[in-house]
Amino acid sequence: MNYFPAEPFRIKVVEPIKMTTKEERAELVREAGFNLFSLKSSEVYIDLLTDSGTGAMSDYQWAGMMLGDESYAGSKNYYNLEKAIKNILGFPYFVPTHQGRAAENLLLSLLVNENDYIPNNMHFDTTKAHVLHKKGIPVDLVIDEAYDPTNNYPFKGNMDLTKLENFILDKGTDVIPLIILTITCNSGGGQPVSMENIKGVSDIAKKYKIPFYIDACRFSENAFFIKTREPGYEKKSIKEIVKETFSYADGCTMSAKKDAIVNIGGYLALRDKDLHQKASSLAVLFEGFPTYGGLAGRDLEAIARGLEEVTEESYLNYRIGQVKYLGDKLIEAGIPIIEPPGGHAIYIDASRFLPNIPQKEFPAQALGVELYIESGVRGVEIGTVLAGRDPRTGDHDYPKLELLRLTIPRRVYTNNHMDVVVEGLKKIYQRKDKISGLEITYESDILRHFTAKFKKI
Ligand code: PLI
Repeated sequence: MNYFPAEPFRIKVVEPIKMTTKEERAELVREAGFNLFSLKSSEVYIDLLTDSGTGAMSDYQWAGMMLGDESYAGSKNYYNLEKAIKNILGFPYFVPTHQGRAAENLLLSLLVNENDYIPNNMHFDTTKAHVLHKKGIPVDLVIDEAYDPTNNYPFKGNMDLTKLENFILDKGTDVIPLIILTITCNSGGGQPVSMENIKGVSDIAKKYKIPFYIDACRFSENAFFIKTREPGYEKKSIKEIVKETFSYADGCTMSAKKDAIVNIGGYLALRDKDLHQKASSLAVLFEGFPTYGGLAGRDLEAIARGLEEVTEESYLNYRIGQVKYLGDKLIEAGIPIIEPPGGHAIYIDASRFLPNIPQKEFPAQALGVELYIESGVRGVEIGTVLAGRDPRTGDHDYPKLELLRLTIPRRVYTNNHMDVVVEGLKKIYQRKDKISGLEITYESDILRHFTAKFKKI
């Protein structure tokens, strides 16, 4: 039995959650059109839909909320956050935004022109959508290991440096206004990026004079993997690793809803003064005055405090340990997952779990529905439903991997909750041959996964 660190906190406030019966859940999910997004949260026992904005703030963060300075301009919380971003990440400038995608909007609006290419290890949906919105072309250049669920390579989020350099040589630097690196790589299973790779991307970016930005949502989880997996970093502190990570970049977009453990917020951090000025002007249009950027002063304070807490090693030891706890138990039970376990979620490989359901009948969606009925656990499909349709052919845009993501909110659930998830999946695995696929009865043109309706085949 592996050792998993206990929580480095004690619980001061609790929120009751309700267990429904299997019969009730079968009815509720049928009424929801077999789409877990359409369930009320009160109908869910353990909610693993996302780790975004679902974390539990500390008493220190809540206390900071009481010190919110809600002045329209020059709030003291803005300056506290500025100090935290300078100290922890090392960026001199920042613009607060209401969440991560708003920071993407500012950055990409300023840098991307029609038909520009934007290389990333793997774009997250919102980044991809913002690139497309600016009429750019998103390109994923992650290493091939990322697409092999049983490959245990320690840094499966790495950018393929050869592919990147060849891509630049092929297209030319004029049509590549920036390179993005997403740490950890959410779309690839929450897999980390090594420091060697971050530096490698930065070196290529410098060589070709292309700006280099980090999608930093899960930067401290990435730093923990570097510390525990990359030779030469064992003795470095998380703060040192985080500083080094960002030292290679020109800036970062951040959803503070992840690795700042707040319920809302984000920012664009920058090294370039002129770009900061432009981003600040644009922020006035989309977000608000640059010292609050779509947030309340109290939110800025909670982010500043969260950035400190999230770089504590005892927290990360527990956090990554809990995700591994769930992953290891599933592997032990023979349940196919993306290996090794990622930083914020476990991704069940639905193609191997339900080999009898063809991709066109949405195996990952069917598995998500089944897990909800079995245990009241809500995961999220990262597969064909999410991928949508190919606009040229109208057919489903079949992704390489068909996954059910079980995303662990920060500091919210205990390992007993994780055991409920494991037991539920074990039961489903025993009767997997009896599970049928789904057929779409309604879908919207864009982002269909949120509102699609299904029926059982
Ligand atoms: O949800 P936002 O707008 O605060 O952040 C957007 C965003 C950007 N990059 C990455 C890597 C993300 O994972 C991300 C949001 N992720 C969500 C909502 C998730 O459920 O994974």
